[in-house]
Amino acid sequence: MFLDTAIIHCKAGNGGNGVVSWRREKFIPKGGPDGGDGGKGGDIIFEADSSLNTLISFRYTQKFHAEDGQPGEAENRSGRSGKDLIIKVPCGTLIKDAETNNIIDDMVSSGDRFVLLKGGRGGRGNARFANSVRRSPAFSETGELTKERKISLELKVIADVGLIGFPNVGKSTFLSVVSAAKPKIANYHFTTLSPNLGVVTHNGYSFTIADIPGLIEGASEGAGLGHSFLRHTERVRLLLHILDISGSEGRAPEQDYRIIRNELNNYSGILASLPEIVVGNKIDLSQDYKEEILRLNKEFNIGIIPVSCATTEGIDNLLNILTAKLKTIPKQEKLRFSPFVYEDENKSEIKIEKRDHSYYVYGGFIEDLVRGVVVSDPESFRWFQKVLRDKGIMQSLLEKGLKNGDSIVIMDIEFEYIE
Ligand SMILES: Nc1nc2c(ncn2[C@@H]2O[C@H](COP(=O)(O)OP(=O)(O)OP(=O)(O)O)[C@@H](O)[C@H]2O)c(=O)[nH]1
Ligand SMILES: [Mg+2]
Repeated sequence: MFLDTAIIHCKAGNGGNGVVSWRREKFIPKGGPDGGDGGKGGDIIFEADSSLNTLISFRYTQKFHAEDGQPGEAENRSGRSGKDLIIKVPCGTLIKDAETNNIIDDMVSSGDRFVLLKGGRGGRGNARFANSVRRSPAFSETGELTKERKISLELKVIADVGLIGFPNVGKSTFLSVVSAAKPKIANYHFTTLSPNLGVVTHNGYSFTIADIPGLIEGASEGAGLGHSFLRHTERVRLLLHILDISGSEGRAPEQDYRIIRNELNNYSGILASLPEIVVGNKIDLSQDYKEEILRLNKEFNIGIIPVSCATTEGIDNLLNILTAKLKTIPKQEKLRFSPFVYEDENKSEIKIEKRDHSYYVYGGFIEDLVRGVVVSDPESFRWFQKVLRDKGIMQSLLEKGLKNGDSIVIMDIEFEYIE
């Protein structure tokens, strides 16, 4: 089964907590602080891999959580960092934010890597809070918590050449003749149900071909296997349009040509404007294919190239023409988009809301900060208030009208402001 879209849930690892610990020294019940820092959480990384060609694996696994950082340890030992989680996707996969549908990145070339979500920072251990005044800080920082994001993946196969045409005209046969690919070939319609990729090397020049399911009238509106497959021709440099010139199924090749061109036009202007080479296949079945080709060339002003994929007659000539043409068309690039980036939670704005005589503070780094505060420990609480002052939050509160006796509420901590 082919799968070219998927929704997954990704979360970078949380940062590990810093810890509170005291040196063990002979005859001293509580030595100096030696609690280590927490480790950083693992990142979520995407990697393009040319050996993949569907998103099928995402059907079974939808949760991707990178490892959390480990808490710090005594003797100033830092916690281990969480392992990064590398998610492999086929080349041509678009990564989007599923909530807004904004494009975050386009994975084009094999080996390309992209860090989607950064792991949370580790919290600092109590050893880091010691200074000449605060000799035995009994508090530490908690690690940064990360958010789960809903991501949509969309595969748009990237190839140099896209094979298009009615079912049964010989697209897959052509691919099997010119490349090492072994697509299913059979004498019935819709043998090919998912795109096949093949690599062709002709006179030292290599390029890729994507064989897609056959198109029929109405494909642009979803008939047959529909436009879900037309999208896989959006990212090719050239269309190889295959006709059954022998009319072996009773359809006239000119009618086929007209219908397919019409579907391309209906689907997208970009697709319709791609360079096209038209191939007249199955000449082995026709006595008068030459006259047929002359007639069609005149009618549509196209230079149909006669071949037989069954006998391989004309294939070499076609590959010469194809490679010469490809050399004149620029390589496929990344899609153009303005990348969407997840806001770093810690850098996001801090919001203050006033209700009666209470000031609610939330957002930004404040929530991580609060989780590390030990309210019952005066030093911890003093440090917390110092951070509020240093980061300008007290100033903002005063500007909003904070007065003596009002209360400040930050998550589950509430305290009275005394001038
Ligand atoms: N006689 C003859 N038969 C051919 C030629 N090329 C392909 N065929 C036959 O035509 C039938 C269809 O070939 P496929 O390659 O499966 O056609 P397709 O265009 O990929 O078809 P779908 O995947 O259904 O869209 C098979 O029975 C092939 O053996 C040719 O040049 N001459
Ligand atoms: Mg096929």
